[in-house]
Amino acid sequence: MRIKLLIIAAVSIVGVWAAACAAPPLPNSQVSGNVSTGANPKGTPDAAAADMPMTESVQVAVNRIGTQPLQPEAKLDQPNVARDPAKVPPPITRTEPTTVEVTLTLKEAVAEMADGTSYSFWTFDGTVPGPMIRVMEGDTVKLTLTNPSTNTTPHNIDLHAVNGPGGGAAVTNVAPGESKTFTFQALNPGAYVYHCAYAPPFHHIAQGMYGAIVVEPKGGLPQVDREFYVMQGEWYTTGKFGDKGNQEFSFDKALAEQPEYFTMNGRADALTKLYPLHAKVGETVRLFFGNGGPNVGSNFHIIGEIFDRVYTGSPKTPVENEETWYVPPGSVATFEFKLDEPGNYTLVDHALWRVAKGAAGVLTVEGNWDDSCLPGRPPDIMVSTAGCSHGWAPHGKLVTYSDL
Ligand SMILES: [Cu+2]
Repeated sequence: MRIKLLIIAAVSIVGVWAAACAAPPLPNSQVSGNVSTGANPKGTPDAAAADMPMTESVQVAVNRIGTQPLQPEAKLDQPNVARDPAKVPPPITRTEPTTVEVTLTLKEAVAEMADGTSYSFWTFDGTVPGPMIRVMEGDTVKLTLTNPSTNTTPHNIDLHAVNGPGGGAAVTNVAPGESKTFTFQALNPGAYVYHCAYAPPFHHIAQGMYGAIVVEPKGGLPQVDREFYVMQGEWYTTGKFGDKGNQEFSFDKALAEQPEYFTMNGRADALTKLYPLHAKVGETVRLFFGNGGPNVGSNFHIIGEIFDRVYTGSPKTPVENEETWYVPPGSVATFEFKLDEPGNYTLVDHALWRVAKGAAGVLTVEGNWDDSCLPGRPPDIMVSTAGCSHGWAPHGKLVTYSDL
């Protein structure tokens, strides 16, 4: 597997696309309404089968790309790469710029993507997303990137908070065993993605190489009670969602933009079972939500909660009272809201079928119920993507027809 990934990483961008163009047509381009094996056209049972109408389940199965026999689960380097969303650097409280030193270590690790499903991740510091970097407008950032000799492929870092060609990638190419330092000035307040851009960058990002850098305005962002850090990404595995065993990266599915898994923080159920978010009634929350992609944007929504403020760019230009906000691949948006009622609030990509593929989390809020906000406490429903069982919490304030 590692040898194969090394070979893949050495292929240039042009080479990848050339190879893709030379490949045979994808299965779904061959499918119409009937089963067609194309193997025996002379009146044998196979030919008879070719004329049989397809059931919906067969059609779906044929349309899946690149399924292959399953491999046993690989030996794990670490249990998972999930990041605790509550692990956020402290807010900026100073008003004068300074020099901030950041050290990131690249880690390639076999870990579980879901229960019984292993994958060879490439990460910053062993988690997906990588650590959140937090600096202030005007700061000088001295960033050191280390690629341990135990890794298999070169990497680098492109920070979207950097003004200049490549965003740092051109000066941070590090082969296994190398370490490089570069310096930049953080000029524009906002929240930005960083990612590996080593060729082919879309493969390195698809392996889990992304994170967020927050550049606060001078004096810092307004104080809130709690902050969280979540990033969505999608995964292209050779097997289907839920298949047990070791899964390898599927170039075919990545080119076709047909992911098998979506995750919030690097593992199916990372934010529903391992690290659910916790807060209390009356608290103000700031959630940095990014999307590593590499291909699919997130329609971010929290079921039962209205975002008081959302800003994708400058904190000075928020949008107020939003319910769903599109976060494209390669972007981070900041969501601020006050919690009015206790219970379980489900974080979703509101392209909701993705919830069944892992795009979910839970915010559990403790406190007293307020009947003036929402009369009659509904049952709490939590989402689990393991095994595709899921339920739905009510949306916003309940009304009756007589209220309308
Ligand atoms: Cu990389």
